[in-house]
Amino acid sequence: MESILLEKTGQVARITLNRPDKLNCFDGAMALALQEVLDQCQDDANVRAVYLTGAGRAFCAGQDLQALLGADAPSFDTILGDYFNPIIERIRALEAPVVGAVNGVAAGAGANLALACDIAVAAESAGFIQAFSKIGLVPDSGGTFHLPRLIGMQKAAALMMLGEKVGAPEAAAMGMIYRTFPDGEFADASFQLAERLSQLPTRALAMTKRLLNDGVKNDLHQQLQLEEKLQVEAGQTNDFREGVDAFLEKRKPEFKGH
Ligand code: T3D
Repeated sequence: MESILLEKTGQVARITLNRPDKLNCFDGAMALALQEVLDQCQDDANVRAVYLTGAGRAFCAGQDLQALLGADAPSFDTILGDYFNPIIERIRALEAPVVGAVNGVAAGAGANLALACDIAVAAESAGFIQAFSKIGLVPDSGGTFHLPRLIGMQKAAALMMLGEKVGAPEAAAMGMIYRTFPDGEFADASFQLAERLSQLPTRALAMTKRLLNDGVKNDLHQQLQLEEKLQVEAGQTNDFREGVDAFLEKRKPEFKGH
């Protein structure tokens, strides 16, 4: 069974973490496979949105703790440097927007994988656990970067130190994720979100992502300059022309992504 599935529906790439018996926790092969499909998404001009979800009852339980045992167990350097970090960096660099569709529990690096996505949504029964402190580790996979920015230092510190599970509705209320959907509607509603994104002006969304990425490190002057530069680029796209024409003609725009 392949641990990562990639299917294309229209212009949405659906990526499924597929080790359901182990709550989709990552071993090295699975991490490398996810890196590979993210590269395929980046290289495919027909992919205008990415949808990342888990098979079965979980989203992802982080690192496979069994794979840490034994003589040939990978080192922590390898697990982070070669497996998880390149995944997080690929998601942040991917031009197409990434929807993290958290169908069930997301723990450890699995929780932080969801937080690295552009828009994270969850089924109402899903939950998030910064499980690291429970096993004597520190948060990784970008969690210490994204979580305090999303919910503030105090709450991030408490969740990371205590390792308590946060239910998806509470996660949405505190700004950790965008929103929840009722369990029965989750699969369709979250995928429709990705489909909607795939029909929007893709280049403008990619530039928006770049602005959000760079905004955490730029000062105001640098950020205003970058907005100006990218607005000039956005203003040269066919999608900008189409958006204005559609507005003036009082019709729905048909964005082509360029
Ligand atoms: O270099 C490094 O290693 C650093 C990198 C760290 C990155 C990390 O992600 S560290 C954090 C690793 N993850 C965890 O600590 C979470 C471990 N899992 C859990 O705490 C629980 O499984 C959950 C809270 C996620 C779900 O609980 P529950 O009761 O719904 O399910 P369960 O019964 O615990 O799990 C079901 C099966 O999945 C079970 O296997 P079994 O008994 O049916 O054969 C369980 O062992 C397996 N499983 C779940 N998570 C992992 C796992 N097996 C290996 N590794 C896991 N992470």
